[in-house]
This record gives sequence, C-alpha cells and structure tokens, in this order.
Amino acid sequence: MSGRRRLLIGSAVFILTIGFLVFRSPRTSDEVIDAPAQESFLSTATPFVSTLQSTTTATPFVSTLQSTTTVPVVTTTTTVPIMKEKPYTGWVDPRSVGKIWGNVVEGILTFRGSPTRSWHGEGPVPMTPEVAWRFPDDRMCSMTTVHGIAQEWCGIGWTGQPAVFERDGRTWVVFGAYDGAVHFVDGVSGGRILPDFQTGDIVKGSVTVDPDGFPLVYTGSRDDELRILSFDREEPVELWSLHAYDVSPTKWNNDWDSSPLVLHDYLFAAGENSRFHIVRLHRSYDSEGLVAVRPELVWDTAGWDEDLLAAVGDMVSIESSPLILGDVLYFANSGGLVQGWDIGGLREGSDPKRIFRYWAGDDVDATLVADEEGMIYVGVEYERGTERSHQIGQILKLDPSRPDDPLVWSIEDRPHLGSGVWATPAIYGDLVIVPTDEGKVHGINRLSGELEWTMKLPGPTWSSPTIVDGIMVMGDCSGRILGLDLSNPKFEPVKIWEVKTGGCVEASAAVWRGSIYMGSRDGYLYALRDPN
Ligand SMILES: [Ca+2]
Ligand SMILES: [Ca+2]
Ligand SMILES: [Ca+2]
Repeated sequence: MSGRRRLLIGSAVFILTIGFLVFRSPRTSDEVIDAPAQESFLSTATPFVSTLQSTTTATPFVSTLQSTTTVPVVTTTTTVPIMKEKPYTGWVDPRSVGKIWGNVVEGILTFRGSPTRSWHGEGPVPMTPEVAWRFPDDRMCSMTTVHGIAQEWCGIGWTGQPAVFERDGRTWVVFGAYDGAVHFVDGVSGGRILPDFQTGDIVKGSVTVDPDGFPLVYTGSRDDELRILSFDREEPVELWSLHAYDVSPTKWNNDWDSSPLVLHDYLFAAGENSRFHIVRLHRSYDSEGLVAVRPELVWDTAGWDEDLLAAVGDMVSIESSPLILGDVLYFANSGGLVQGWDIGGLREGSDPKRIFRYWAGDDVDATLVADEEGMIYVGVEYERGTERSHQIGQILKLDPSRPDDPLVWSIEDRPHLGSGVWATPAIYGDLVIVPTDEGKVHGINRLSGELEWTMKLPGPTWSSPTIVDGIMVMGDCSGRILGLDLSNPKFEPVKIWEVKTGGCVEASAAVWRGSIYMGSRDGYLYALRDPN
C-alpha cells in the first residue's frame, strides 16, 4: 500500500470514528436480526491491512468504511485509530478459505462446508472403519420421471453430502434422498430425531443448515420447490418455499440441485430454472420461541446472457452450488458460463453488478472452488463438443483478478462425448484433485498445472473427494467407499481401507469427529466408524 493510500485510510477511519461517536443512532430491527452474524465476524477479526487489501479488489473503498459504522461495539470503534486489527466487514473473509463456516454452529453445514466450498470436515478419520449403522430399515427409493420416462431412483446421489452438526448435545445428520424426503438422523445411533419431511419428488444435491444457529434447513427438490424447513418442533415444518416458476424468464427446467448459502440474513440460491436468487430471510423467533422467517426475494437474475445463448442455445440451467469469496458471488451454469457478481453494496440496497465473465465451453455441474489466493478451480463436462472445449480443456484454474485473461492453466480430458468432470475439485496442499466421469482421479500441482498422478477407479466417479487429515474419502461406482492416503502427494494415493456398499457411490462423504457419513445408490446412508 502506498504512503498516500495509508494516509487516506487513516484519515477516513478517524473521521468516521468521530462521526460514529457523535451520531451513534439506535439500531434498526434488521441490525438486531443481524447481530449473531456480526458477533461471529467480530470474533474472527483479521489484520486491518489485509482486510483493506482484500476488499479493495471488489468493493469500493468508501462502502467498506461505511459498513464499519454498523458494527455495534463502541469500545472497538474508539480504539480504531491506534488499532492494528478490525473485523472483516465484507461478505466472506478470504482468510476463511479452508476453515469451518463461522463459529456459531459446529459442523458441516453445506456442500463442501463453507461459502468458499473449501472446508471438508473434522477428524479423526477412522483408520479401520466398519459400518456402525445404515439408515433406514427399508431402502430410500421413489419413482421420478426424466425426459418422460419414469424410473425408480434409490439412495443418495450427486452431490449428496449430508449436513452434520452439533445441537443440544447430539450430532445431527440431515440430508435429502431419492425417496423424496429430508431426513433428520442421530449421528450416534442412526435413529430418527424427527420424522421425515416428504417432498413431491426426489431430493438431489446437498441441504444447507443455517450457519447462524437458527434451527432452519434450506433444501431444494425435483418437485420444483426450494424450501425453508424448521427443525425446532415435533416434526419439521415448511416455513416458506419458492417455486422455480415464481420468477421469470426461466430456461430449461425446474429442479433445485444446488446447495444454497446463508450470509448476513441473505439466502443465495441457484435454480435449474437457470436463474440466481437472493432472498432476505428476516429470521427471528416468535413469542413461543419458535423460529420464524419472513423471506423477501430481493434480487434475481438470468444465469445466461445473449452471447452464451448464441454459442450453446437456450437449454441452460444452474445445478452447481454458489461460491462467495470476498464481496464476489460466483456461479456457473450448464452452458459453461462462469460469472462473478459484486455483492459489496447488497446490504445497503445496491443490486449486484457483474464484474467477471468467463466461458468454459460446456456444462459446469461441478461446484467452483476457491483457494487461499483467490483462484477459482472449474471442472467442466464434455457433452456439446464445442470448439471452446477443445481450446481450453476440462479442468481450469482461473485468476479472477485478471478478468480479461483469467485462465492460469488447464488440463484436457475429453476421451469422448459425454465425458469430463461432474465431481467438485478438492484442494490438498499444493494439489488440486479432480475425479472424472470416466473414473480417473487426477492429482494436479495447482501452482504449475502439471499432472502429478492419475488414479483409476470404476467410474463414473461423480463423488466429490472429502479430504481430512491427509486422508481422502470418496466413492466409486463399484459401490466402494475408499480411504486413500495422500501423505506422499507426488505419488498416486495409497488405499488404506475400503467399505463395500450395494450400489454406485456418487454422493460425497461428510467426515466428522471419528465418523464418516456417506450415501450409496443402494438405498442407504452409511455411518462408518472404527470398532470400539
Ligand atoms: Ca422438476
Ligand atoms: Ca438436475
Ligand atoms: Ca448439468
């Protein structure tokens, strides 16, 4: 930072501090609802300099300072001129990459654990695991119609990472399944904590549990509804839903496979209707102490643009899960459009502005993943056979700070039409690990883009790897759940155990404090643990 810049920042902070002390106004009811989130950000304070450096990339400097005036702690503000640290005031602190989501709820609360899709769970990872239980007694199956053909689907599919969290002295495992229900299961016993919540069609993807401690789960279904369910009463209750066609114009379809995010009382959700939705939740508790919401759709946008439709036609949807890093919301669609939207002014009422656009050439169902340097990793399918897919490859590292030329490196893997990547990339040390539809698992040096190793598994491998304590847990389509040792990252991982299920394992594992929770297409959710 230049001396002049530092001087400007110092002066601005000083002026705002004085202003804040003189004009400190009563908090609005919105701020009261926001309070738990703000407190959690306060306690994860970051060095002052790095906060400003990171926010300047996406947010105008003034709005960053403006938002500090809402921090409701006077003692903090009075010491700002001489303080070296202040809380991160943007949406997602880049320093949270690879860390648990907030500090209110202990657990894995969304697909890949955090808004940067980079937190995989907490060990220890079992080293000689056995099936502790499987849920339920009868297989989770139902009929669903795809392209006019009704078929029975069973178990848990892509992306299918259960939410696992601690609440009232219990470990809760919450997930949607192909029986069309959302399940609330005790992690220790495998019994139901609450009755199932039945939707009208299969539930794909991974649910999201409220990170601020409200007893709420956010989940889509193939029945075209995105729902908010409460889990603080005798049975789960639907408090709100959004139908895929409540917004317009839409494209392609009406399912909700994407795993939403909740930050500062806003819900960020992508739909197969090909739109992106931001909902102000207005979470609270009613007079009986039960959780309540008063959701308000504050913004939605097309996940496509005219250039994309000209390139791939209008059969586009969004199935991957949104990523938020700093003040930028990223999402990708089935036409291969990767977008970044600046949400820095959203809480002050400004609409998001698109600041990043990159065309990956084909369907991106894999969720975008960020690293600690703000790079974005993209897994791309090869279905359309576009020229672009041949030019840029199927596994991409993008640098969003270079919007005109973001491609850092890429790996080509398109043996035939209907190949490429469905699983979400996983970062471990210097590696990014990416399974492909064909059953290859690539270990790529994420700095150089060189392939360190490729492992072969019975495909299709759609299971997104979960890596905790150097052990990678993933499934293959022969029905195995595998534990693979990554301690020698230059070489192919070594299998240290496997547990067989009765169907393809395309879901993703949740690793939490000695247990692994993972679904199979055989109809069941498995809990694996070391024997006592
Ligand atoms: Ca549907
Ligand atoms: Ca879908
Ligand atoms: Ca797709």
